[in-house]
Amino acid sequence: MVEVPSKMSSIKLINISSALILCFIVSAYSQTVHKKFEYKYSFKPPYLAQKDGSVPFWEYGGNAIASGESVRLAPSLRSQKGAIWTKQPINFDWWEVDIMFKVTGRGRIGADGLAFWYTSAKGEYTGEVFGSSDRWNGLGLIFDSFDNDNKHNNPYIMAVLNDGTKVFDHKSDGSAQLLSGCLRDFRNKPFPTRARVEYYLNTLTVHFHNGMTTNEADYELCFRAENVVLPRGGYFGLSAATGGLADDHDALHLLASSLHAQPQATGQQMSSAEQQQLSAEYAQYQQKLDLQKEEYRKDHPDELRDKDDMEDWFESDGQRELRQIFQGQGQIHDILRDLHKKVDEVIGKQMTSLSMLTHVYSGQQGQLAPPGQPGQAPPQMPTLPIGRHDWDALLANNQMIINTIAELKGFIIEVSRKTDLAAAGAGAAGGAGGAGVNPQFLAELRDHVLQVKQNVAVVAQRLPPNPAAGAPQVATQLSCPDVSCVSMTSLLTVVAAQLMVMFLYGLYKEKKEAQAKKFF
Ligand SMILES: [Ca+2]
Ligand SMILES: [Ca+2]
Repeated sequence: MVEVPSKMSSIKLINISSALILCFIVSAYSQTVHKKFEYKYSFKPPYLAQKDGSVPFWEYGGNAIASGESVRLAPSLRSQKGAIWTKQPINFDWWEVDIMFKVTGRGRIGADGLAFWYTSAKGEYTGEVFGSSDRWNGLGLIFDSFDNDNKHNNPYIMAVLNDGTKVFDHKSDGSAQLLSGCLRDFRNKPFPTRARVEYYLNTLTVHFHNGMTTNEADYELCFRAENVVLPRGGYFGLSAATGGLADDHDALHLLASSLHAQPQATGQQMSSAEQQQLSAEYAQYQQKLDLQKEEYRKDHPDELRDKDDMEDWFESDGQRELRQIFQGQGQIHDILRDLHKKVDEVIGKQMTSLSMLTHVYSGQQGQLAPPGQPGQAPPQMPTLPIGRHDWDALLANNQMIINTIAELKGFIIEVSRKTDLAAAGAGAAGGAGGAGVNPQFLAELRDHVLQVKQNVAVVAQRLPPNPAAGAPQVATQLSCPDVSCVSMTSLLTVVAAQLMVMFLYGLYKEKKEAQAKKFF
C-alpha cells in the first residue's frame, strides 16, 4: 500500500534530480561561455572590400577577388586557387567562427571545394589542398565538392587535423585522415550556406546551415569532437580551388568571436590611446568613402541613376517567380518545423503518461499478486491516472444505462401505441363510454386492476386492527369497508389519465431525441 507512492516518489525524485543536474550542466556551460566579437579577425558586407580592393585586417591572393559584398575565393574557371588570411595571429585560445558562403555552378557536380583553416602559419596561395598549402599545422575544415574516390559520398564536410607532416590524400577524399565529418550538400542552394565552427575547451563543434532558408534557427549539428589540440596563436583562413570542373566559391562573411570563461570587460579596458586611434581611423575611412562617392557621382551622374533605377525597381518574371517560390517554401518549412516541434512535444507527453500508467498498473499488479494476506486492506487507488478496472466498471455502467434507456423507450412506444388504439376505439364508438374500447386492452386493464386489488387485499390483511377483511376473489364490485375502496370507473379514469401523461411524455421525449440527433 505504501509501496506505490514510495516508488512513484523515488522515480519522481530521480527525474527531478537528473533534470536538475542537466539544468545545472547546461546553465553552467551557457553561463560560463562569454562571447566577444573580434572585428579584427572578421569580414562582412557591406564595404567588405574597400575601393582599392583591400579587406581591412585581411590579406588575400591567388585568383581570389574581393568586392564590397563578398570574396570570390575561386571563380568558375578551370584550375583556379585563391585564399584569404588574417593579417595578425589570433590572440585568444577559444573561438567561434561563423562562415557564410556560396558554392554555385551550372553542373550537377562541381569541384573542388572550399576550406576554412586555423593553422599556425598562413598557407601559400599556390598550395595543393583546396587553394592552400599541404602539410599544414592545425585544423582544416574542408567542404569537398568533388567525389575523387567515387564512393558517392560528396559533397562532404570534414575536419582534418595535421601536425605539419601529413600530406592530404586527395584520391581517397581524405577518408582515412579525417577527424570527423558529415555528408551535407552545400552546392547551389537558394540562400547562402553557413558553418559555425566552435573551438572551446579542446572541443571542436561544427554546425551547418543548409541554405534552404534564411532562418537563424536552422543550424544542424555536423559533428562534435573532443580532445582536439590546436596550436596557439594561429591564423584564420578561407581558401578554395577548382579543377577540371569549376564552381564559383564565394565567402560572404566570416564572423569571429573569442570565447571566455569569464566575462570580458575589454570594451571598458581599451586604452584611451587605442580608442582615439580607432575613432580617427574610422573618421578617416568615412571621409575617404564620402569623397569617393561624391567623385563617382560627379563623374557618372547618368550611369548611377540608371543603374539604381534598373536594379531597384525591376525584376524579371523568372526572378519574381523564383522569389515567390522560395518565400512560399520558406513559410512551409517554418510551419513544418513548428509542427515537428509540436509532434515531438505530444510524443514526449504521451511517453511520460504511458510510462506513468505502466508504472502504476505494474505496481498494482505486484501488490494484488501475493495471496494469503486477508487482513490487508485493499490497495489504495492512485489518484492519477485511472486504473484498468475503473475503466471496466465505467464501461459496464455505461452499457447498463444504455440498456435501461432502450427498455424505457420500448415501453413508452408500446404505451403510446396502446393509447392510440384506445383513442381510436373510443372515437369509433362515438364517445360511448368504455363500451367501444379494444377488448384485449380491457382484458389487460382488468388484469392490472386485479393485481392492484390483490395487493391492496394483502396489505389490508396485514393491517392489525381489521384482520377480518375478506381476501380478494374475483374482479367484481367487492366491498372493502376497511380499506379505502376504489370503484371501477374511477380506477379506469386514473389509469387513462396516467396513460395519457405517459403518452405525452413519450411524444415529448421522441421529439427531444429527434432534435438531439440533428446535432450529430
Ligand atoms: Ca574531393
Ligand atoms: Ca568521396
